[in-house]
Amino acid sequence: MSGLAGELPSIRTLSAQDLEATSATLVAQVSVGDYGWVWVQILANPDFELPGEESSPPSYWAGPVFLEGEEDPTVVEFLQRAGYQEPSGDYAAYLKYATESQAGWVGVAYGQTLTGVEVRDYAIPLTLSYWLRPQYAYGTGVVSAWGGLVEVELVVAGDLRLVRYLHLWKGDPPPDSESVRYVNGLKPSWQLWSRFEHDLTSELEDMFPQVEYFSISALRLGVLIHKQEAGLCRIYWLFDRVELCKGEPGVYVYFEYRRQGDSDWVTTSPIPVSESGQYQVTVTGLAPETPYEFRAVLEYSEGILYGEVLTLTTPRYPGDVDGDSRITILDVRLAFQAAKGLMELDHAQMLAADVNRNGRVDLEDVARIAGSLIGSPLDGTEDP
Ligand SMILES: [Ca+2]
Ligand SMILES: [Ca+2]
Ligand SMILES: [Ca+2]
Repeated sequence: MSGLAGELPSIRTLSAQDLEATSATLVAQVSVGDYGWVWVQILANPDFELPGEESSPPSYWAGPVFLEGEEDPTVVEFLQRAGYQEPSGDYAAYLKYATESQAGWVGVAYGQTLTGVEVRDYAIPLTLSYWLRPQYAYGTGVVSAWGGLVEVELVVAGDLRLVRYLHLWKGDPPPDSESVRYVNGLKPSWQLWSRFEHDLTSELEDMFPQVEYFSISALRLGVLIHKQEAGLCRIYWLFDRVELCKGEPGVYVYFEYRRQGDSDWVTTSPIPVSESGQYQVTVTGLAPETPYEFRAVLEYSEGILYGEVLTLTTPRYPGDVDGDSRITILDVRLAFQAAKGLMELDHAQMLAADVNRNGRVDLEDVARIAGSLIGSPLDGTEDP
């Protein structure tokens, strides 16, 4: 994980404002700390620019992982190498793979395990980018397909799924299986560097439209080949500046709310936040005279912060004095009796009857309630 040093963000849930029968404005106090407006790079040292041995793989790229039918490759090495006119810095990653295996799909990959790369919905952009270069191929006469591979491992609803960006040099990709989704990664240039960038968020949304939450558990670099027959095949690929980024503002704020007693939260759209301050969202479609709980949520590169859970209770519809969710002549009569001092209303009735919000129930309220009953104010005046 790449951790940013400095001040952490924070969030507080503030009291709801502008309570209406079916809507309320939720407010959060946000401090972005040092996390406003940054691309957050999730992979550790993806540029392969490490001090140390040119011939040793960066330690956090674990492998090899044998793909498909591979069991015992003749050569598999993942090296840090200079001298290939890398697009950035001094070093690139160099994957050497030679195999004499039988016919079928085989491959190898090196991977980096990721934690905390969570997608809670598809609003926050997640971008995967890298440089690729096919460096050397020998014996591809026994091969019907081969390509460089960038593999994303996801945990979707508890299941491991793979998304493979397969940059085929030759042939067709393996048929899709249930847990693997192949994406045409386009063909890189032979012995030249090519830059690829994937809007992972929208590609994953296409693949898993019903899923709102998943995490990325690993990212791997490798090669995949399909052999038509046994025989030696050697393929070397180069990778550089492999980046998985989440952003672009480092801080997103949204609200979660639910009817008291419900188990599932309703989530508002994340707001990208670059400066500290108050943020508010008006939620609609609430039920009148119903208690809700809500909290402010802040998501950033290092995790998710929750504000305190507060409650609100929506009032009755304006004019619905008796609280049956309809305006009828009974509401007019109750308001009239209250305005004339013939009866006292309770607090909820009082709030519903005082439609002009001047703090008391009077004949103007009665006229408006009666007006809403027949569709227009009785005295012909418009609402201020
Ligand atoms: Ca480099
Ligand atoms: Ca009513
Ligand atoms: Ca009034």
